[in-house]
Amino acid sequence: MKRREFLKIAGMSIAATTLAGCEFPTFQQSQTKPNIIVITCDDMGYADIGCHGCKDIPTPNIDSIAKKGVRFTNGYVSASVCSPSRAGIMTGRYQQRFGYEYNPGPEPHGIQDHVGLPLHEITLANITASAGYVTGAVGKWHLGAAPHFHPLKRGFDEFFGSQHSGHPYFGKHWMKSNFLMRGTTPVDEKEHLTDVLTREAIAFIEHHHDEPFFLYLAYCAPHTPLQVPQRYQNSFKHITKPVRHDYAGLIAAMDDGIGNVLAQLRTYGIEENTLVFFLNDNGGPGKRYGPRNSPLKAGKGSFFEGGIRVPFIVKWPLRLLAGVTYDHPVISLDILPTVAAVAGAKIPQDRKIDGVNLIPYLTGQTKEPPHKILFWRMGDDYAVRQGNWKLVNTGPHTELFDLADDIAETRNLAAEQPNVVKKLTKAHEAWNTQMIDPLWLPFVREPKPKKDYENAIHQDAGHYIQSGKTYTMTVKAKSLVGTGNRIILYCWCGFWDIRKTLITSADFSLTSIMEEKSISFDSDNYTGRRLIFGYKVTGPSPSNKVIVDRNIRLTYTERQPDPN
Ligand SMILES: [Ca+2]
Repeated sequence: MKRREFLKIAGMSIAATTLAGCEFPTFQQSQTKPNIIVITCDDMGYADIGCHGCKDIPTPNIDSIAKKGVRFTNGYVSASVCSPSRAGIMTGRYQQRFGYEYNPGPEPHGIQDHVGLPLHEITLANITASAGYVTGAVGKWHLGAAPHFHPLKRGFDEFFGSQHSGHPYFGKHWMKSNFLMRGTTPVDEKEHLTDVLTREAIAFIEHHHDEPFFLYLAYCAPHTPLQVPQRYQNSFKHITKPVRHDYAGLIAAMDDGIGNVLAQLRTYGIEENTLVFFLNDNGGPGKRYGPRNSPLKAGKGSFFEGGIRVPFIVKWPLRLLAGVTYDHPVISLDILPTVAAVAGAKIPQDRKIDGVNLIPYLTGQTKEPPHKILFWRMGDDYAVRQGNWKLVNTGPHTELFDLADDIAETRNLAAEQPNVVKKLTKAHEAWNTQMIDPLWLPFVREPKPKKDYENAIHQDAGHYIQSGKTYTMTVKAKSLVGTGNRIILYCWCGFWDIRKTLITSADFSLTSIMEEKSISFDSDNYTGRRLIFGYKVTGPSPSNKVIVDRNIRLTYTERQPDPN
C-alpha cells in the first residue's frame, strides 16, 4: 500500500517536513522488551504546549515527543478531575465501573479505608510486573491515602512522591497524611518538587536501564500553588500577568525535567525502544490559575471539551512513525491495553477493559476508529461522543454539538437534531446500567464563619517568601475627624493561592496627621509561600473618615544575625 494512502485510511495526517524518508519500522527489529514510561501532568491548559499552538511558553521537550511520535488531536481522559482520571489511566476501565466517581476529599474524608482504588482492580504496574518488568511510580499518586492503597501495595516496586494528592513545590503539605516519601519513609526535600521528581525519574532509569522497566512519572505541575523555581523568575518577562507568569515557570520546569528524562534514555542508548506516553490528567482550571484551554470550552470539572480533551502524545521510535497526528478519538483508558500489548502481558479476562491497544491503529494494521463511542459521568452530569457528535448533559440542560466544525461547542444543535440526542441519550442509559454507584460522595466543605481579618482589603504581592529575610509592610494613614479610628495591618501567606494563613497583624490608632504604620515578620516559617497583605480600618466612623495612602510598601532585608 502506498504510504499516503495508508495514512489517509488510518485517520492520520503527517507533517510535511517529516514525510520524506519515513519508513515503517518492523516489529522484528526489536527482540528485547521495550521500556515504558507514562508521564502525566496536572491541570495543564490544552493550549499550553508548543505543538498545540502555545506562543508565550516554550515547551521544546514535550513538543519533541510529538516530533518523534504521534500526537492525538482528539485525545481524552475519562474524568474532568484529577483522581478519577488517574483511576482510569491506571486500570484501563471506566472508573465508574468500580465506583471511582469523585475526588477523595481532604482529611478525614480522603483517608478512609474505602476511599481509593479498590483492591480488586488491576493496575498498570500489576500488568507490566506480570510480564517481568521492574516498576516505579514517581510523583502524585492520588488513588487512596490509606496504607493499603499505597503504590507499593498496587504492583509498584519503587515509589517516590505523595500518596494522598498533589504536593506543594516547596514546604510541607497542610494535610498530615500527604507527606513526601521514598517507599513509605518520609523524606524532607529542599529543592523544587518538579526538580526532585525529575531527579528520581532519572535515577530510576539509571538503576534499571539494563532490564525492562515501567516508569509512571506523575508530575504535580502545573497545578497550584504557583511556586516557581528561582531560576525561572526572570525567564518570562514578556508575560505581564503575574499568574500566567508564574504558571509559565512551572511549565518550563516540567518541560526541562521531561527533557532531562528523555536525555537519560539517550545516555543509555534505549530511546529507540522506549515507549513514552505524555498526557494531562484533566483540563486547565481556568485563567485565574494560569492555564489556557483555547479553543476549547470550559475546563477542569466540566464535560465540555476543555475539561476532558487534553494534550496526549505517544512515541516509540522503533515502531511508530514520527511527527504524525492521529485524529480519531482515543482515551486515556487505551494506555493500559497498549502497554500490556507492548510488554507482552496478558490482559485480564475476568473483567471489561474499556481501552483498546492503540498500536494496530497507529501502525495501520487496523483502519477503523478505535472507539465507536465514548462516555463520561460524574454525578448527574454526563457526556457522550460518537463520531463528531457530542452530547453534554448538565443537570436539566442537554446540549448537542458537531465537533467537526464547532470544536469550541458554541452552537447547541439539540433542538435541530432530536434524533441524535435521543440516540446518544439511549446509548448513555445503556452504558450507565453497567456502572455502579459511587463508593463515596464528593467532599463538601462546611462553610466556616468568616474570621475577622477576612473582611480586610487585601492584595496578592506576586511574591514567594524567601528564607532568611525580615519582611516589612508599611502603610500611611490618617483619620480626618474625631478620635478612636484605627487601622489594622495584616500579612498572610497563601497556600493553594486562595487559602490564607495569617502571619502577623497589628492594630494602630490614627491621628489627623498622615503617619507611617508598619509590621514585620521573619520569613523562615513561611518560605516558598505566596505573600498576601492587606489592611482594615475600624473605629467609630472609619468608612469615610479615614484616608489610607494606596501606595503600600513591602520591603525585605537580610535578617540580622542573632546576637547570641
Ligand atoms: Ca488534575
